[in-house]
Amino acid sequence: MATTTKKKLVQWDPADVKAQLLEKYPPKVARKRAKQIMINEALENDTPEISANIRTTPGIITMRGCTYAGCKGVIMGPTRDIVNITHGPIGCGFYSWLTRRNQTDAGPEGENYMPYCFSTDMQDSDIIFGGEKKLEKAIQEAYDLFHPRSIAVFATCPVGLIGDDIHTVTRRMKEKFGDCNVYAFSCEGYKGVSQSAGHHIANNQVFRHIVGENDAEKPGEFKINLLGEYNIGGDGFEIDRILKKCGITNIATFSGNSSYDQFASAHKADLNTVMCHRSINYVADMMETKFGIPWIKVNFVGANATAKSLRKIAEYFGDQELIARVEAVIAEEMPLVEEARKEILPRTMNKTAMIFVGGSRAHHYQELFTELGMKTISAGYEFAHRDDYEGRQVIPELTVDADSRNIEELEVEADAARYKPRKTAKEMKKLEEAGYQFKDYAGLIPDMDKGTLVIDDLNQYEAEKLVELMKPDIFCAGIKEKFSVQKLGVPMKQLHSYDSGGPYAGFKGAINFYQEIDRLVNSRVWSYMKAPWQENPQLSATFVWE
Ligand code: CFM
Repeated sequence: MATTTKKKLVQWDPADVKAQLLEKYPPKVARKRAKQIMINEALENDTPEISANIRTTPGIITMRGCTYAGCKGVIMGPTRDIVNITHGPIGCGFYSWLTRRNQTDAGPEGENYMPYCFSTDMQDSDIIFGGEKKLEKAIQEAYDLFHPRSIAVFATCPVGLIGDDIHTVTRRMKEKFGDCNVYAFSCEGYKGVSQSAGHHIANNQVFRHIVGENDAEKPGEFKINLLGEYNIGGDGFEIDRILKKCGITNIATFSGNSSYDQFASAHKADLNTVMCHRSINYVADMMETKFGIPWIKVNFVGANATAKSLRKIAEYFGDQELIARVEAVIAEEMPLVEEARKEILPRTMNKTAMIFVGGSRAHHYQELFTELGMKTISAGYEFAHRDDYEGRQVIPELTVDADSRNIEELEVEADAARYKPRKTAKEMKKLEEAGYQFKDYAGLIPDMDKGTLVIDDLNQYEAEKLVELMKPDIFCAGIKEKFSVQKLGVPMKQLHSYDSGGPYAGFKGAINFYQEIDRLVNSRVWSYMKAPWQENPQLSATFVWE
């Protein structure tokens, strides 16, 4: 294949692109969207404000999911030995069943309920007369059949509307069983503006009902938890491989490839490392307050980011042998990564990417594109909050509105018996003075170039318009965007499910990603294709307000 290092001749002015994205909207919608479409000015220490975590205007085809999806699917979905019962009509259970590529390894002995779909299958009569009895029966049936360590119940929209008291039912069943932890999540789909609310509801309950349940000592040295890693396409397996090679003990991953006991023992770790800041940063804060475990932001997406994160963990423990071992692992893993990268680089150099995913990957994946010499010209999240864009310093100024007020904030205090600062104030200060940053995340915006477009809650219409105007070499998003973008002649990579690829985290993951992107951006197959309406436009229309 010929190398294509020459720059593409697509010229665009960000202000112009923004104006064109807004052009079609009625004035009120345009005003609201304008605050969510930001031309990045990459100002030092003074990131421009973006509007985020607000309701999508009805009528707009958003990329977002619901609160139930964020709770049941995202946070609780990857844990293999908890029986997850959806209390609701069968569709909610069925369509959230094995749709995310979170992998798990139960081993030969371990329990794995992930291939099962449990639902109360609510009918008309349950909606009219109440579904609590049916729920109780379902919990009993699951217990009798499987004798699981734990059963979780998830509320769907109708449960909130008819007022079933799922928490009382689960409390009663927990007492009745004695050897099975049963709890519920009020994660009705409408609870928040996106799945982000569901993450919070899920994590609150995990913290309240599971973390700290097992006080038994865990073997191993340099104990950490990995928060916000969901083992999509085996990412967590690769990260665990690397941690193990370095001699770092991962007590619990929240929640990729996880088990109930990992959560129950998480308070035994000495450091919390946070991958996906959006879905879990509050758990790190709560664990620090209750148990005295400090937290740091890490990123294992990108080879350099992986090396940096490993060094950061080693520096925290400050053990010379660990530091040497981490360096040895990096020295051993990097040559293969570099070999792959150097071979591919001439073919990917100067190409452009767009990334619109979730609440953290639109940032993390820019690392991998940078390693390929590619520039991310536009990116954004579906449901992140302002701190994920602008950095944690904006948290105090975030406004509580009718939607965020719905989401419980747990009041956490230091545990009387188990609170134990992992380092003395002096040790912490020494690390900080040497430039070490605890509980810090600078967000996506400072890492993006001046003049790039940062867009929150991108929708179907804007996605197509953006591709048409800026002509990226690759577009990254999810299944809902995949085919419409490919029909525009642009390669599309799913960064939720990885299509069927992955892992992309860690060192081996970086090599996988380089190869995949090389294949995609240098394949001309999509540009040969014309959609039927491009060859033969048949219908056109205007909106009434035009
Ligand atoms: Fe965190 Fe995720 Fe993401 Fe997320 Fe997700 Fe996901 Fe995602 Mo899809 S927890 S915010 S709710 S990193 S499922 S593993 S890929 S949108 S960017």
